[in-house]
Amino acid sequence: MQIERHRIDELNQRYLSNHRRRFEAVAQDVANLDTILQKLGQFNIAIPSWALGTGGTRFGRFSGGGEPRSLEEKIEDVGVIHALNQSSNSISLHIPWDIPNNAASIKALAAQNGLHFDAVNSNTFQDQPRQKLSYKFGSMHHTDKAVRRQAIEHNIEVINYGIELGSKALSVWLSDGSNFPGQLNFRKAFQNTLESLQEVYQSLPDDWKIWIEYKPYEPNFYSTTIGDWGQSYLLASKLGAKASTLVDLGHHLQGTNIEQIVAVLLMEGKLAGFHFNDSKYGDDDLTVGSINPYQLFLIFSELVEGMDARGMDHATSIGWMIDASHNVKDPIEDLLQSVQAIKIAYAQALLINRPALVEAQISNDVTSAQEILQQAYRTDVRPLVAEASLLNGGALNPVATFRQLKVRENLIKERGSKTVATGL
Ligand SMILES: [Mn+2]
Repeated sequence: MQIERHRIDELNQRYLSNHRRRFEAVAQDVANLDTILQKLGQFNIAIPSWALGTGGTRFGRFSGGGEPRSLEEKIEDVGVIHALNQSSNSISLHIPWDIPNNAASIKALAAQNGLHFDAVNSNTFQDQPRQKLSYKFGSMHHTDKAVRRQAIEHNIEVINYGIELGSKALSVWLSDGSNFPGQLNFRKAFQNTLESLQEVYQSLPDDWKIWIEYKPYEPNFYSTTIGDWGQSYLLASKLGAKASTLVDLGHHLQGTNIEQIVAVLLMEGKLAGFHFNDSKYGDDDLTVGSINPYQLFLIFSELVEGMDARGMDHATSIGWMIDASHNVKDPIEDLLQSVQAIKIAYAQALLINRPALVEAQISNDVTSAQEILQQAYRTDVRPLVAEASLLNGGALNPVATFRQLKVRENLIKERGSKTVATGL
């Protein structure tokens, strides 16, 4: 289903006077208000094709009903999200879960919904039906050259799908690793991975990038061949200028200072972008900002400072994407919440008094440095985010509008209550 603009406008009327009052209260203290609204208005976060259905765990999966049954329906769902928040203008496809059989019509449908295609994602962490060789013991790091060859060819196939759709990046996450000490020669596993990636790299079009994601553990519990940002960075450096490191927030051990990793990668021009989610214990894939919004803010603080230092366009120079798989909430509501959380953290980071922070850092005024950061973090920027959405024709309150328009009820009517989307 497509949401008509006038229905969003009508519902916005209900919130408008409250919004004006709250917006004016915060806006009067914001020096560069127009710039901030403009930046918020330009900021978009890609939606992954595998997040539109209810996620499962290894114990079970509880479908919510009305889930998209095809790639076309997934695109329509992202269209709904984008119509509501005006901040999700692209979709990131996972191959082979979402193979575009007719690229031209898929592209046309996306365009009708105001969408384009973000990075394409390969999958060598599962065996597919009719696949010749198994990835049980890994893919690009495998001891058997034939398995490595199969993984390389799959990634090249994914690039080719992406070219048809107008994507500009291949995102690679390898589950390759080992479960027990002695199972693997780390050095050979790394070398095999590098050589495999080099072959994939050679198939990248000139204007494409390859993003290398890392993760410390799971599904392997002793070692992961691309286990941290150092290993990813090393591969990206050896591969060349088109390769960089992708940061998935959930792919860190507890307590890791992610914002520091982000600052250094950005400084080196090797930050590919993000997979946003939140976590309490591990790779929990929880809604962005639901557990540790302060960490998200600190990451955006480094991003804004580091991107400005390099003269980078905040909206387009790196990849912004959600990677979450929730199993109790309505997936569309969850994604709307995630995008809002990201925009809130970004808006707070834009509010930081940079000259004052630099001054505090130079003079080692630790107390002031903390005060300056927290002054921005503790500002309720939701009216700024809402105003930016309003200016773009989006909803003042996306989740409430989604419910008032009875989108899920309509999707269940249209698609049935027992649908299950492809994905994890
Ligand atoms: Mn990820």
